[in-house]
Parts: sequence; structure tokens; C-alpha cells
Amino acid sequence: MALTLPPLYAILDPEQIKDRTIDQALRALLDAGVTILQLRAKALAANEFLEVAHAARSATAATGCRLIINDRVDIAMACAADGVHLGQDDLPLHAGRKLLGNKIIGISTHDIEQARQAERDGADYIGFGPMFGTQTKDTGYSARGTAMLKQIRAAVKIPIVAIGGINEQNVSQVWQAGADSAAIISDILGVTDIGGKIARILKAGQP
Ligand code: 3NM
Repeated sequence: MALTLPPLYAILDPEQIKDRTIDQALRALLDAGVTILQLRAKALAANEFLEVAHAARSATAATGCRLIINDRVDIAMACAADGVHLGQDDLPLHAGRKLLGNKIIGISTHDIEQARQAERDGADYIGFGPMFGTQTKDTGYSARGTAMLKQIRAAVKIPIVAIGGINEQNVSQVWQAGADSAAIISDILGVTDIGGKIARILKAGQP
């Protein structure tokens, strides 16, 4: 069945949570009402990642939030996540599909060819970025901008999650350019009042 994504795709990245604990950041995101959450933990060892993934799975299950694990199909399987998000250098989609069956698989893309390929390969959604400049990840790509996002929108039918430098001020631009969802890390996790920030972001999408 085709995937429907909410306007905000939240990402919990333990490297970006300031002076909070991972549990506090997780709780703040869920209390703010997020309905899809990606756990992105590049710096954690597999055993630590799995421990956080189990905690995220029980907390998200309690609120009905979908849980996506970044990069690691094994951890997604072990914690019974709803899916995985894979980069261009991670396990290829066909291998992830073999292991995860009909769970959600999202693929990071940075140009039209990658976007089309991900759709052909059976991705449930694509990430597309970096939309604007981002300090959070060295993507190796220049800012893609909304004109390119519109081209991607015209090129694929599956949902698009725009990512990279998105904030309260510019988020409406990515929705207007055709993104189904906006993934935001630093503008949400970098503030004191996560709930207030998320409420303002969602309000920015209303006419
Ligand atoms: N992927 P922030 S940009 C994880 O372009 C990630 O694929 C990107 O963080 C891509 O919201 C990015 O703080 C970082 O800019 C997004």
C-alpha cells in the first residue's frame, strides 16, 4: 500500500541533543505529537544503537508513532522498527527488501537520477537534499534548492522527504515545492522548547 507521510519527519540524532539525555529528547519529540521518527546514531556502537532503538521502539509504540532506523537494517529488524532509511552507500534496496519484506524503506537521494532509480528499485519514499546549507552533515553536495525539488516532484510519484538546512523560516518553501514531508534536525533539537518549535513549524504549513 502506498505510504502517506505527515508534514514533519522528525529525526532523533544523539549528537544533536545539546544537554539533554536521549530519553529526554525522545520524550520531547513524542510529547510534541510527531508521528514518524527516524533514529540516526552514526557515532554509537551497534550494541548502544540497539539499546537506544529498543527504548525508541517502546516509546513510539505507546504513542502510535512510526519508527525508522537510519542506515542499519539489522538494528531495524532487531528492534522491530517500522522501517529503515538507507543512504547511497548503505545496503542496496533489493537486499534491504529481502530482509525487511514490506516494511518501509526510504532512500537518500541528491539528484533526479538517484530519485528515479530509488523509485524503480521499489523505495517507499525518498529523502532529497541537502535543500539548503546544513552544518549537520557533510553531504558532499551543494544546496539543491526548491527549483530542483520541483523537478524531483515531477519525476517521481513516491513521497518525498526534503532534508538539509530546513527550519521554521523556510519549511513552507519545501512543502510548496512539492515535498510531502520535511526532515529537520538542528532547528528542532537545538532549541530549549522542542514542543513550541514543532508547533510553530507545523503552523508554518497552514494557509
Ligand atoms: N541528510 P539539519 S542533509 C542527515 O542531504 C542529512 O541527504 C542530508 O540536518 C541529505 O536539519 C542532513 O540540521 C542533515 O540541516 C540535516
